[in-house]
Order: sequence, then structure tokens, then C-alpha cells
Amino acid sequence: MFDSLKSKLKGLFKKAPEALDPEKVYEGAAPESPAAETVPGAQPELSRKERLKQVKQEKSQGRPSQVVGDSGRKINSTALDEILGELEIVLLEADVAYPVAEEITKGVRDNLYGRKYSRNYTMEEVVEISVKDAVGDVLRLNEFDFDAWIDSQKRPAVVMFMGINGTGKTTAIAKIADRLQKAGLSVVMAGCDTFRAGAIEQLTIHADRIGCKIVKHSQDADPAAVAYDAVEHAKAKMRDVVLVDTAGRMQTNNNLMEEMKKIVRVAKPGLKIFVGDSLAGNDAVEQARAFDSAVGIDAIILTKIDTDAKGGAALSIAHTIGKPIAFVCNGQDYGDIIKFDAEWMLNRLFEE
Ligand SMILES: Nc1nc2c(ncn2[C@@H]2O[C@H](COP(=O)(O)OP(=O)(O)OP(=O)(O)O)[C@@H](O)[C@H]2O)c(=O)[nH]1
Ligand SMILES: [Mg+2]
Repeated sequence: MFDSLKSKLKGLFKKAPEALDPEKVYEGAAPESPAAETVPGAQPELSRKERLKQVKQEKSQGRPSQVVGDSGRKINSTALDEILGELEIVLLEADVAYPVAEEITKGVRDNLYGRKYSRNYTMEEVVEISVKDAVGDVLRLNEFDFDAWIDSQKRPAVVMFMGINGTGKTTAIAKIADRLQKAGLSVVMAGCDTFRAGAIEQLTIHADRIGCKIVKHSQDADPAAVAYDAVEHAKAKMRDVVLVDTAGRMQTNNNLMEEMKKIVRVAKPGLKIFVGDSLAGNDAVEQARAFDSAVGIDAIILTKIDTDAKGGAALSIAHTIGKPIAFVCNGQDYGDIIKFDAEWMLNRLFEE
């Protein structure tokens, strides 16, 4: 997904020293000098990958990393600004929304401006570590433990899925139902897409395949009535979770947005999940914003990351509407759903 960002970032880091003016003497921005390796007290020589791994370990153990501090080489602000300017463009090209790209580069700038960095690192490594920190900060703020949420809920836990047409709502519901059932929970699907021809049949096929109860009415029935029946059924039969499928709707379609509000009023979902297509890029951010202002989104599922070379939408949606990402979907099979994990996303972004 993040291949293009990854390769561009790598190119950027490689390019960084060349971006410097050869006539100028950049304090601390020069490539590793032999002297740097013979500084008394320097750590034993590690490969670049090992050094980055070490920093990650130190951070996860809560120990302050020694990469940036008050001693070592001074970070050259001109070179830094140049690298960060390019970095911002790289992020924008990966579909990261402008304010988010700005925040990431600002985070890096704040980390590095006027500081010194350890002689055990090159400036490129320092920037790389700082970029990962800043991206990680945005991602970590937006983790959501769906399973813990389900565990914490009074039965039945009601989860409603919404989004524009074809983003993968119904498929995501089937994946989640399968996942919950495998964890020993009982699930009821609510076929509230009574709008699109074939939608009820599509959900029924999934329900049959995974052996899940479905509550449905005929096409054109009031979706709020279906949702009501599904919740009542789950209460009567002591089911654990109700998953409410809804019709895809453009955020500009007022009638359908009103219909969705009615389903919310009747079914009272404890969790409203916006399902966004990672291919939609910045449009997905606008959609999420519209659904959030109409009914309030609690969490996000980002689908089709398997078909997308870019992945900025994950960062952008989560950051822009300030809501967590529960899962990412990466294919059409039931198992193609991954609990969102900031470290996983970071690795997708930066690792080889
Ligand atoms: N490659 C890929 N395809 C997916 C993924 N999720 C869903 N799809 C496919 O996308 C298409 C639309 O999926 P649906 O689940 O029907 O989408 P929907 O949001 O329910 O669509 P509407 O009900 O029409 O609004 C189907 O062909 C799915 O198989 C995914 O993560 N990766
Ligand atoms: Mg659907």
C-alpha cells in the first residue's frame, strides 16, 4: 500500500546530503566522518537497520532515545527545512490530507530544530527516526480495540455500518461476523439495505456461508423497522452482537441521510462505523466528515488497502475527524481483515 511513499522516502533520505550546497560548510550535516566512529564512549558499530531497531526498542521500553539531545552534531536548519519541504510533498502525493502532512512535518521540525544529534547516526537516520515518531504519534492516537469494546458492552452490542456505495460495508460485516463467531460470540445480521436490489440476497449468502442468523424484510421495507426487529430478536434470544448493514448512500443525498438517522434513533447502536474505501483518497476524508456530522462516527474501517499503492487515507481520515481506525480490510475473503495497529501501519510505511 505504502510502496510509493516508502520508495520516495527512501529516495528522499538518500537525496538529502546531495541537496546541500557543496560550497557551504554545513555544521553537522556532512556524511559520517571517520572521526565520528572513534568518539570515546560511542556505541559499538551497528548496521543502520540495527540502530533504528535499537531506538524502537528503547522507546517501547520508555527509555529516552539518545538520537537527539544536547550533545553531538548540531542539526543544520537549512538542510532540515529542505528535507522537510520535500517530505511534505511526498506525504501529499501519498494522499495524506494537507493539514495532516503539515502536522507530521511540523512534528519533525519541532523535534529537531536547534537540537544536536548523536554522532552514532547520520542526519538521514535522524530525520527517518523523527518522521516515524511523528507519523506514529498520529497513528497511535487513533487505535481502537474493537474486541475490548464488544467485551465491555451490555448485550446485545449493536454495531452499525455506514458509508457511500460500494466501499465494502457488507463484506466487512461478513468478515466481522465470522471473526466474532470464531471467538465464540453469537451474531445477528440486520439486512437494513432495503434500497439496493440484491442487497438482502448478498447479505443472506454471507450469513449462510458463515452460519450466522440474519433478520430481514422484503426490499423497500423501512430499514429502521428491520433494525428494530433485529435488536428485539437479539434481546429475546440473548445474542451477543447485532451487525446492522445499511444501504450505500452519497453524503449529499438528504433523504437517505435522514433514513440513516432514523435507523440510529431506532436501533441505538453503541458503535457507528464509517466504512471508507482507501482508493477514495481525500474524498474518503470528506465523506467521513459528512457522515460524522450527520450521525456521529465512532470508528472507521478502511477497505481495499490491497488494491491501493498509497495509504495516506488511513492517516488523513483518522486525523481529520479525530476518530479511531478499528480495522483495515485487505481482500475479499473473510479472513482479509486486520485489526488496526499503529506499529503495523508504520511498518507498512517504512520497512523494506
Ligand atoms: N480487493 C478488495 N475488495 C473488497 C474489499 N472489501 C470489499 N471488496 C469488494 O468490493 C465490492 C463491494 O463490496 P460490498 O461489501 O458489496 O460494498 P458495500 O459498501 O456493501 O456496497 P453497497 O451496499 O452497494 O453500498 C465487492 O466486490 C467486494 O468483494 C477489500 O478489502 N479488498
Ligand atoms: Mg452493501
